[in-house]
Amino acid sequence: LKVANRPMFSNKTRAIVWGLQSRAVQGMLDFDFVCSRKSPSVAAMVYPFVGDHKQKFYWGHKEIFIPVYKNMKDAMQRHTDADVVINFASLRSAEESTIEAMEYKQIKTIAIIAEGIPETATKKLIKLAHEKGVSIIGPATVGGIKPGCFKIGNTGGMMDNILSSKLYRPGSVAYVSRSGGMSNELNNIISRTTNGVCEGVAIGGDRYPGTTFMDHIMRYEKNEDVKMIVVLGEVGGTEEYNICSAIKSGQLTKPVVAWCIGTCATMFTSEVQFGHAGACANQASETAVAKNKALADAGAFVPTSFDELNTKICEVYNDLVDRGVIVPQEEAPPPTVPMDYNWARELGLIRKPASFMSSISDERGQELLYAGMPISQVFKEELGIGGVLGLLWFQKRMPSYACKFFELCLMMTADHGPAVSGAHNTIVCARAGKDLISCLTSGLLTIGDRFGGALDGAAKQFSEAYDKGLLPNEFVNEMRKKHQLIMGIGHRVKSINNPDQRVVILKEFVKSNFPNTPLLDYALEVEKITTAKKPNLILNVDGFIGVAFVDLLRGCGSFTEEEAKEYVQIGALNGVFVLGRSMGFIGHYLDQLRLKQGLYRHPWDDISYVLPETYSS
Ligand code: Q5B
Repeated sequence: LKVANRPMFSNKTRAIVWGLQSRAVQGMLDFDFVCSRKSPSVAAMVYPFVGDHKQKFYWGHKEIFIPVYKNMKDAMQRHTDADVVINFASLRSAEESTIEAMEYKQIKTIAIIAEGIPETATKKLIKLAHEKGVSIIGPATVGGIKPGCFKIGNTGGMMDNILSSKLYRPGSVAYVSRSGGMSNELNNIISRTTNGVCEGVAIGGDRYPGTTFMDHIMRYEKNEDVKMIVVLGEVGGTEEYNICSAIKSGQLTKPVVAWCIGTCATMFTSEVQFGHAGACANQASETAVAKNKALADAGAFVPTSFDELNTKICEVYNDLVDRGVIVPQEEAPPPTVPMDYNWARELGLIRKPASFMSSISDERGQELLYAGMPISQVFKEELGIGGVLGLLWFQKRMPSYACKFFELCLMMTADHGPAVSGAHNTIVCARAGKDLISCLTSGLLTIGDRFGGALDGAAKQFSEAYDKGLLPNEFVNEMRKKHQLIMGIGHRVKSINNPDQRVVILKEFVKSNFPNTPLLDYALEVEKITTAKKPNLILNVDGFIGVAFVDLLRGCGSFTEEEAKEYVQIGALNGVFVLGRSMGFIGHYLDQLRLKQGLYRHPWDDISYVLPETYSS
């Protein structure tokens, strides 16, 4: 027998977990807490890919730290009380890490979780474990559980399952199975039909498990707390015949309820491979039907079908109670383990007002959504930059002429030479050795009423005057009386005699595509008055985009009047200039670096120093 004649787990068992399996570790700690263990069952974690550090976990309501070591040696040396390794290494590294764990005499049990480990590697591990007196549970298993004492990794599932199967306190029934799913089924059945599970091990679904059914059954035979044994086997392998022999020889005296699943395999004309690697009958004796018959013949309690397993377990249990072998204890409520916030939310048990609200995009699902539209559709329908801007800024699928208008505006505002305020700032910043983002933002910070940031102001002033029914000249006079500049009017270099081609192109587009342009028409009337005073007081690029945008918002049918007003109030229109000109500023930054321009210092002769006169003493 590979398993020593000793209890494998107690309420003092401490484990070292190989792998950064935070969820599994938290599950173990929650189990410990609900079992009223005095100290956590996880002593440390080992993870060779990051340096030594600590990870935070909950112990009931409290937060605790569990150390993570890069080297297994350090974990072993610092936690000499740990005698179990739970190995979450992948199928590629499980062999190496298990061999390393076996080098430490303190380790008595190793659970190997990985599936798909080559059989030759498993055989090598089994041989080594046998030589070293180490018990291996697995591979290809969740592990095992000892209610009130210890659970391996994810065995037993989540806390609601552990509570409903009463795994927080020991019962009188021990079981063996192949896998986590089968164990969960048994946890459930046993908790409903008896006083509960005393211990359960899933030996793993591979053809060569590290420890066998019999290894654990014989431990159960020797454990006084175990009064009956349940075996849930499956098609494939001959493990169950060893149980038959043990019953017949009198080596195994405790009542055994057994069932091998996979009886339907005999109904197929060809051989059937079930989910587990070992779940395939290579000869008639390996079928579930043959093994169930052999178990029944040997004296095990074998139901007629899996559906009858609970009844059979119940019958055997009741008999033990009637004979006084089992004395059911009064139930004591377990301590409350706080529910994990995310889980409680998933179950709909709690609600909390969100700190943030967002309505433009959603990256949580399988596909990124822009205003509810999957990104694949954005591409399929060729919405372009203008369409994306419509979705992200206005949450609307805008008509194609509107999308085109957005794109034209971005193209027209993309740059206007190195001399304008923003480009100048960007250039000076680049020449001072700053990075792209600093240079870009230094340029963007110049955008305001005078330079590039007059779009919203123009939209507001012109639409208020127009809505009030002011005639263009009344508007101009009113603004003059108030000593206010009209936003969107005037340009440093462009004038009626040197028209801004950007505005010319935009005007042509807007006039031939927009359903109506009342505010633009109004602004053009204002321009006639201002340019009559001074030829540079034209409707500039900011002013043009501002008023045309209002016509679009009001006329395209996608917005209410309120919405149209709100977008101007909240500064959406200046966003067009900011976005467009960012292209130019980035260009200027790259240009300066490409041209290897050194630090800029403004020449003295271009500065008029107008300091107060020096005082003579
Ligand atoms: N006067 C743009 O001024 C500028 C008047 C006005 C009534 C007005 C000025 C202004 C409003 C803000 C605006 C966007 C500062 C401009 C842009 C992007 C750009 C830039 C580029 C690019 C130019 C001379 C006389 C004075 C003033 C009167 C001037 N503006 N009256 N309403 N709006 N506009 N900004 O040439 O009697 O002589 O005292 O603030 O729309 O930024 O390329 O450079 O793409 O990068 O310096 O196109 O118009 O004129 O201040 O010397 O004034 O005109 O009261 O009258 P100027 P000033 P008076 S587009």
